[in-house]
Amino acid sequence: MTISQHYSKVSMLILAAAGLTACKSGQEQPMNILYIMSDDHSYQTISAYDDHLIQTPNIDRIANEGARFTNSFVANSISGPSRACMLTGKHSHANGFTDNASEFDGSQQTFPKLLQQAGYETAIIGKWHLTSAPTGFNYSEILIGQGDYYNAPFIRNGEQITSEGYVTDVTTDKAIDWLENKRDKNKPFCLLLHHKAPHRTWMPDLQDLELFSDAEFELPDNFYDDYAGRQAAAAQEMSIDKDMDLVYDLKLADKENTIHSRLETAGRNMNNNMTPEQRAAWDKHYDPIIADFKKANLSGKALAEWKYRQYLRDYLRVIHSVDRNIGRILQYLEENGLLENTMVVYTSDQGFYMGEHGWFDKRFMYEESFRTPLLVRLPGGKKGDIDKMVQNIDYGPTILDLAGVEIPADMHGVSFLPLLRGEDVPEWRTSLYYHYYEYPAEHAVKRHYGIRTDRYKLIHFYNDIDCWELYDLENDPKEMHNMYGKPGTEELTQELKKQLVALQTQYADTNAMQYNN
Ligand code: SGN
Ligand code: CA
Repeated sequence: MTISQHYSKVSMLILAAAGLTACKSGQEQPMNILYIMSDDHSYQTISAYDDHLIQTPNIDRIANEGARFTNSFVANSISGPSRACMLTGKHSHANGFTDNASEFDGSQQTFPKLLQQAGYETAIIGKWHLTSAPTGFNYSEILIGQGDYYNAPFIRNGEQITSEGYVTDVTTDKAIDWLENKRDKNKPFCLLLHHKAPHRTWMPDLQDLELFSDAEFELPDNFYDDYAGRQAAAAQEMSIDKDMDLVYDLKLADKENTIHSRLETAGRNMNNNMTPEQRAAWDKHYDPIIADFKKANLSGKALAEWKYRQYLRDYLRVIHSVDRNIGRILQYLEENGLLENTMVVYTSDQGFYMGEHGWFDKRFMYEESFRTPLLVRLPGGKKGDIDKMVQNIDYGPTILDLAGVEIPADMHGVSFLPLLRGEDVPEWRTSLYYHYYEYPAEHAVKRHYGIRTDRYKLIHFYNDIDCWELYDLENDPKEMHNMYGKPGTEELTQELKKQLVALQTQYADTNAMQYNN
């Protein structure tokens, strides 16, 4: 059904309830959608969630004028798979994009395609990371693979173009340009604005290099986790102490070439596409840090803690630029009369470790990476917290629901639009399913799947390992004590396994079921 057919069929009242707004002429207009997704942005570094590390006033504005989801999760905590879940409303096994080495089957059903068919003008700008060319968009301007922080090439509607500048600014410029000059203004729009930042290697904008220089961040209390009772956690390669690379991650490429590291070559090449002026400003900042680092001659815990702090400084500088650019796009919407007929979403493709368990990166079903920030400003919608468990497979159904487009029955996710409208939904889901596949691979996180309820989490690591983990999130929110197999947990374990099988059956993850044993 097209948007106009849809209008003729339903009453004004239903239109209003479907997320449509009245414009000045008195005619009903469908709600626009601005979906902003960053890459690896932890909720720990959004002050609407947690303000102990950084202030993010512009991102917070979305929360303050809208809803903050306090229990928002992904289905598979890694970029490509997360994006595929979001676009299709389906878990990874069903959309076929299980790990970053997959290629997205662009012929399948996605929510942008359905919106486009219903008369929306659709666009994707920024990181895409799904290998095949985008489908279902009137306009696409995407980074190549992970993209670059400086002077990144983009692919605009299939053609490679150059850009000059810092990627978060450039991506925002392109989004504003599309909104202003490139879209059909007679149609409602859905713009997916996908930032590359703050993905590794957390390269800040030159104007932000001096921020946080004097900050001394406190270590998370489980920074020196010994992973007792958690074999998969012990096998990982994402430790700040052991795996974070001095030259590559922490930018210690000294001119004298005396600092050596595993990723040294990549680290020494990482500024290659900077202009000489950008490079000079970069070196002006990092050279004294390198000199001090050499002088200090750190080792052991002092070195691990230096690495942690230097990592946080760069990561937070990158976030500062994301926040500034969210401010720019919100200001554009406001100044152009779009804020009151556009639903604005801010999220990340997954959560990220800021030193908890001693880690950077994501992938695990543990809280920091299973969760993802989700803030939604729906004009006329709920202001305040929504505590129901939602997952990125719900985004497609929610957006279709808002647009008044029928939600296909084969989507696994459900629309959380009623929650955004402040409605009470007593029959909301009580558990979530998760499945991560990328192993063997970088960071060595074993394959695993699991279930999370309000209070408990059961995880099964499989493939070249066969380990179950059970957590009581109320008494052990940091997941330090694996209770699986402990006396007294038999009944709970049995019940959770039963629910896990029910979810695997509901979503038809039949391949996973063979590992349940
Ligand atoms: C790159 C990073 C990894 C990261 C993956 C996945 N290495 O391979 O640290 O886990 O991306 O990230 S890097 O040397 O290229 O920086 S994802 O968010 O795109 O899935
Ligand atoms: Ca990511």
